[in-house]
Amino acid sequence: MVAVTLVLGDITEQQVDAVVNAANSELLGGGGVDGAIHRRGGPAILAECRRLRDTEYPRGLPTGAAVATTAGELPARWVIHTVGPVWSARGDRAAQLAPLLASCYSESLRVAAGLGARTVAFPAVSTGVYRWPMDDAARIAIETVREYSADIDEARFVLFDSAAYDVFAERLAR
Ligand code: AR6
Repeated sequence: MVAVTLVLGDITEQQVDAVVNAANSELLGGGGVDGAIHRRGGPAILAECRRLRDTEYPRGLPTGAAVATTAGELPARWVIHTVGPVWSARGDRAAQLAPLLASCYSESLRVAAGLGARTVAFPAVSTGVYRWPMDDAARIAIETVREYSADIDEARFVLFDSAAYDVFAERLAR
């Protein structure tokens, strides 16, 4: 069974097998976690992302999907890029999008397990630029990872501030 752990900190400093990136479909970098990962990981990550765009994903990585590259200079072996949905304030729309956010976690774990990764660090996907409310994002993230039964030892949520950490801790305790 996967152990779910929480850390307050920067995802680029995690010593794990795989670090998950909250990317966008273009796979060519951005702000937030994405910017930090490319900055700290160096140009090898972007080079692989460009190759993926030229080969498997000419139209971009779909929302809810996940794909791995090298982790470059990060203290991890792989970066797994996933694309979260953009929050919609319309309740019916948010309900349609929630499975795509869950898919970011399950697909990332599936890719990680396929690579032989045992420890995986996740950011709170979609809760920054994409505006998904932290409490609902934490519920989806924790439920999805808990339900995942493949060969992963640890799923570590890395929360960037104490408010996000507290929300995840409260959800995890339920
Ligand atoms: N370590 C851990 N968490 C972080 C870090 C970090 N270094 N930096 C930010 N966070 P975001 P999204 C938190 O915006 O909402 C990018 O431009 C942050 O506080 O990175 O999925 C991409 O290219 C927030 O709680 O991802 C896409 O265009 C969470 O990580 C778009 O943003 C996610 O925030 C994706 O938006």
